[in-house]
Amino acid sequence: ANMSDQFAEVNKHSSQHPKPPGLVLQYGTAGFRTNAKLLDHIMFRMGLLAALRSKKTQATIGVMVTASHNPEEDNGVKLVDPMGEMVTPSWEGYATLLANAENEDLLAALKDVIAKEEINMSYEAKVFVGRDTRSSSAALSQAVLEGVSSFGGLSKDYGLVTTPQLHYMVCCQNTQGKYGEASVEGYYNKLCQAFLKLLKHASNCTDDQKHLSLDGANGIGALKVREMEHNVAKELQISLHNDGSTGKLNHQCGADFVKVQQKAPTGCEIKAGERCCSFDGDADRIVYYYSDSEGQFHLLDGDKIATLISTYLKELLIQAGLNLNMAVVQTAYANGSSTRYLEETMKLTVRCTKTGVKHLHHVAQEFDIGVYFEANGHGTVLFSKSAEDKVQKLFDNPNNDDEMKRAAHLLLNTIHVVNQTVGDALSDMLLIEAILAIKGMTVQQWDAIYTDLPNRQLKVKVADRRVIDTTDAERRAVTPAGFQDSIDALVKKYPMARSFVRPSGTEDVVRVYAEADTQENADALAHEVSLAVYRLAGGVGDEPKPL
Ligand code: G16
Repeated sequence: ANMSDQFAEVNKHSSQHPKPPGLVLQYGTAGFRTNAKLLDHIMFRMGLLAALRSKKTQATIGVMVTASHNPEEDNGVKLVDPMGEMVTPSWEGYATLLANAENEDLLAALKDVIAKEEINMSYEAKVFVGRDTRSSSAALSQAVLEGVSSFGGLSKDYGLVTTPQLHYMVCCQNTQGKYGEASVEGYYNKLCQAFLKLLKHASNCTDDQKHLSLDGANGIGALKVREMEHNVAKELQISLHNDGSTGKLNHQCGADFVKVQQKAPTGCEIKAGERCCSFDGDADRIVYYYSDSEGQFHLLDGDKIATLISTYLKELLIQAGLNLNMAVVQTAYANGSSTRYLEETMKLTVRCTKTGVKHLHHVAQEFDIGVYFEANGHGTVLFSKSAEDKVQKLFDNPNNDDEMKRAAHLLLNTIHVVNQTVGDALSDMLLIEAILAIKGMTVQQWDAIYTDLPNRQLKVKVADRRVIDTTDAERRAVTPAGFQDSIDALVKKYPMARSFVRPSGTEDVVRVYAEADTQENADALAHEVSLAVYRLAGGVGDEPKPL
């Protein structure tokens, strides 16, 4: 269709997806996210934007309908760029622009993007669409599809998939299958085969070692575990809880709940010492935990996962005789003990970025091997092209001794088990399970690598969270004036303390993080900083109470 026909179509359909006048939404940490009732026009418009991005890049683009860790009544949308990564920041600006254009200004806003990006409108857009299990997701993903087709684009609806599965499909499609086959089956085959090959290096696994208790957050991850588990059942026996059959999505369960509350999810009977993990609502995050014989809860979060993976990789690189530079990328939420351990004991490069996997991903790409994890369990490992080539070359070399052969085989299959496009709970789980089995390591031994500093995360409601602006990878607040000085003064009161405050990009709250020498002190500091937020940044509702 020519350009004026395309615009006529857009006009016709956009009237069926009207924007509530005056509503303003921002593209946040991971796309738009708010109550599902407010999102129909956003979805339609993100379908339009994805079509434009596809025309611009002449590649397939992904759109995932999900609000991940948010409550069931919310929804959201994430855009996926050609290599499977989050959409590039300059286009987030266009997303916000389109989202907030009043109905009569939409065409002009679209034309603006087309002109600025010099988009060739005759290219036929291709968009992959996926959705999570929320009750609102089916209708909202229809709105995305309508947006794509209004611009004459082709779309493929993958239906119910995890967010990282959709990222994977986009990458497979745009690498002409080099990264894998762009189907859910292809995804399971690639990951599970690599997992089983890794497990060949694990000797004498006990039944305990093979058993994992999994909390599916009553979301899409649970469905996908069910689909996948038969492929690996010989080596991994999963007891699935919170599979969505009765409980509510993310309610008192899931990775975010477990991480923030530092307690086991409801809906799981946990035996002492048993290895457990939780996915979040779209299965891009995972955290592990166990409860000891005294009933004490132990969390193994993204920092512990990054430590386990980077330790394992470093050992393999030494055995393989490969000189590759490796770094771990974290955010301000990383426990101070983890950073110290990685830098001082492991002698690894550690970098800190703003919250949001897009930021971590970008920094991880600067290294041969970039292990990135947010403390909340969102992360993966990136291998540069040259790192992959070196591993492959070593693997193909017939003159290796046995230790090198083993290391090369492990490295190669580690690369294959990892979803390098984005954090992926299923893939991370397989990698972690493989590492523990290969090392013959229990969850308790893993936990003992270093001891977390006691910490606390709180949320504070304010009238407008944008009054808080941060710098230095969100570790310091620059506004409101004098606010950081108050935090500094509070932090000084406690030994080994650290605290920071930042506006959430996925929920309408300000997040507070504090750590200190004891749990009492971490709790007290978090409370005092919350009060400072409430008083200096326009708190609403009741004043925060002590824990
Ligand atoms: C998203 C992002 C994560 C981020 C989290 C919380 O996760 O992908 O990188 O850590 O939101 O962000 P914020 O603190 O800004 O609310 P998910 O799993 O909810 O998509």
